Amino acid sequence: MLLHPPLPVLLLCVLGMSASKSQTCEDALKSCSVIACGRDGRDGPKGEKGDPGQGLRGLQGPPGKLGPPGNVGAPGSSGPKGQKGDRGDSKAIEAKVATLEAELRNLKSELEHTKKLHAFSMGKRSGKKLFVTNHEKMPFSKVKALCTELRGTVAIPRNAEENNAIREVAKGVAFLGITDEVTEGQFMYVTGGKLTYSNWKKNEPNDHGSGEDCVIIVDGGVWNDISCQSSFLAVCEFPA
Ligand code: MAN
Ligand code: CA
Ligand code: CA
Repeated sequence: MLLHPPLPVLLLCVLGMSASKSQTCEDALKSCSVIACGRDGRDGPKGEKGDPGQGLRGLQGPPGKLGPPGNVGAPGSSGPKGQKGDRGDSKAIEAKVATLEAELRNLKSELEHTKKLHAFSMGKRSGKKLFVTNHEKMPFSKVKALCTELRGTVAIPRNAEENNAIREVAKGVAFLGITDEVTEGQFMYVTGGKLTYSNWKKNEPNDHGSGEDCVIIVDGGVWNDISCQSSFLAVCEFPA
């Protein structure tokens, strides 16, 4: 008796089994007497993972789900310094401004009244210049400085009326705002311009001695050229 079936028989059996996948072991046994059928065998151990297949790579899948939020970050650096805030109550400031405005209006009104009263007390006539003296004698440069400080100019008679007004105010010999300091013999107003009115004494101006470049109004209202360094009354004029 043969223990093993001949090789052609085994090949036929294997081929026949692979032709029908639904064939049970018992079915296979009927047609193939060389196969032994066991019962209740345990599964063998899991095999090792196979090598990656050699087929074509599949298409890239859709993006995954959104991940969980990250941790809270560290605090940022401090921002720039803000603008200075309002000071105090704006209503209180408005009330203070209103009070100050009312006081300013009152002061302006008082000043106008005081100016009018002062002009009246100085003998100011409407539409006429005001000539004023402190009855002090001084060199011409001091007279100019004093009148400028008082926001006026040295007295200048532009006509006979003003010449008389200066004489009456001065009640003595006074400097006039006229010199020939720039060009000898060419008398000019200190405010600019050549003379348009004059009242020279006979034989004046004579630029006597080492020279005379300033002008004084003497007795009777006539003029004489004199040294600017000599001292005479200061008379200033203020606009009409
Ligand atoms: C006389 C005249 C004047 C001159 C004075 C100077 O009075 O010559 O012209 O200005 O002297 O003191
Ligand atoms: Ca002169
Ligand atoms: Ca003279």
